[in-house]
Formats: sequence, C-alpha cells, structure tokens
Amino acid sequence: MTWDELPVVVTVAPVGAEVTRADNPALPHRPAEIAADVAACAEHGASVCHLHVREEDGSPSSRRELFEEAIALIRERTPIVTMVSTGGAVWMSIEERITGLEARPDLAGVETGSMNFGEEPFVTVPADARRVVERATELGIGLEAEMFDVGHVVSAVRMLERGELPPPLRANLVFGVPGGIDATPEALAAMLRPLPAGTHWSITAVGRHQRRMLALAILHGAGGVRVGFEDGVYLRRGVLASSNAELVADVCELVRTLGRRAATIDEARELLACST
Ligand code: KMH
Ligand code: ZN
Repeated sequence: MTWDELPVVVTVAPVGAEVTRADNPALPHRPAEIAADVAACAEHGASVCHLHVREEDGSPSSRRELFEEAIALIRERTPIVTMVSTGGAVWMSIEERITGLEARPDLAGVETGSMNFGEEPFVTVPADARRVVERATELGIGLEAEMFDVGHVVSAVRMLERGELPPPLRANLVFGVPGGIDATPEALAAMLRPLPAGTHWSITAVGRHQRRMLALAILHGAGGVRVGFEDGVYLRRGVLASSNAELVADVCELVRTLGRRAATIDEARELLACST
C-alpha cells in the first residue's frame, strides 16, 4: 500500500485535563456525557478515543470507577478503539496516572520523557514509563508513546530496542505545547527522524498552527491525526466548535480534501494491531 492509500486513523481526545467549560461549554464531564460525545465522534469518522475523566465539578480525576464507567458506556454504543491517558494532569502522581489501565481499554498512552508543560513540570522518569508498560502488558493493553519533543522519540526507540516497550511502536507526535517542540515543518522532520521505518505515527498539534500541522502531516504520510477539546476548542480562529464531533467531521473533510480517507474502526484496529 502506498502512503496515499493508507487510511488515516482519526483519534478524538474529547476531555483532556486542562481545558474547562469556560473555554468551551460543550466539554463533557460525566462518563455518560463522554460516551455520548465519543459515539457521535465515531459516527463522524473517529476510530480511536483518547480518554481522561473528570469529577462532577469538572476537575480532572484519576478515579478508576470513572474510567470504567466511561469505557463501559462507550462500548455499549460503539466499537471505537478506546485509549486511556497515563499522562493525566501535571499534578498527578504516577500511581494516579495509571488507574485508567484497570478499566481495560484497548490502548493506553505512555509518556517517554519529561518536560515543562506550560508553567508546570510534567515528569515521567524512565521507571515511571516502565511501570506503565509493565501494568499495561500484564493486562493485555497495547501502548501508544506520547511524545512532545525529540528526546522523547529517541527514548521510546531505545525502550523498543531494549525490549522495555513491546512492539509495534505506535507513535503520537505532539507539537506546539509550550515547553515541547514547536509546530513547524522542521519540527515534524526532526520528530520523524528517529522512528524506525514502518512505524505507525499520528500527529497532535495545539495552538494556532494546529490545522496547518495536521495538513502537513496528512500530506507527509501520517497514519493518524488527533483532534478534540483536549487539543483545541476552536473550529477556526475565533469560532468555537459546537462539539467534539464537529471537530472530527472537520478533520475528516480535511483528510478527504488532501486526497486521503479516514480509516474505519475495523481498519484502525488492524493498523494499530489491536485485538477486536
Ligand atoms: N494533561 C497533560 C499534562 C496524555 O494524555 O498523554 C498530559 C496529557 C498527555 O494529556
Ligand atoms: Zn491526554
């Protein structure tokens, strides 16, 4: 299959940990709201959901029951690939960050390095990353490396080579987080350089260059793109998205405009080597 024939896995990140209803009133909080939102996103072309959970008051949570409830309700409505964050929120301990694994998602993120996340330290030492991998592997959960700078990519590849991260490497390259790599064509080339040939890689970008970076990556052969309120609440400059599903529909349109197509959920499971 040539790169232009490769379907694009569209991931929705509907909740995140930093965004609030003051940023976008349509932000889902409760597990049932998250599930309804994810189901609508699946109808509009999303094949993976990257999940965080919130308490009733909207504060970021690490409660396992909330992950379990959200995933159970999602699975009642759609076969979309479920992924939990183990990045959590900057103030969470690694113990708090890994509770979502117990909800037995299809996939989990794993951070492979530390950084400043805006004004805050966001620390994942190698032992933390190994801990995430170990528990995910015990539970049969696949991993996606969440990488915000070049050193994170180099570390993920080292972990893979040492057998500390099981193959296949699924790479999510994140651009534009203050403290991480910037959102530029040169940064995309730098983040791709350490990856072994054939790695399934997706792109996440935040900030004003989000759409341009996604377009660049789609044309550069990206295996996936991510959108959702975690990454941005605007459809266009000054225009708030009415829902996560609207952002998904919009990026699917971008994918089509650039001559590619969004993956179905079955295709995403195959491309990401997830069990069905
Ligand atoms: N909330 C950020 C500190 C991830 O989910 O892997 C970390 C984050 C990344 O959201
Ligand atoms: Zn996240």
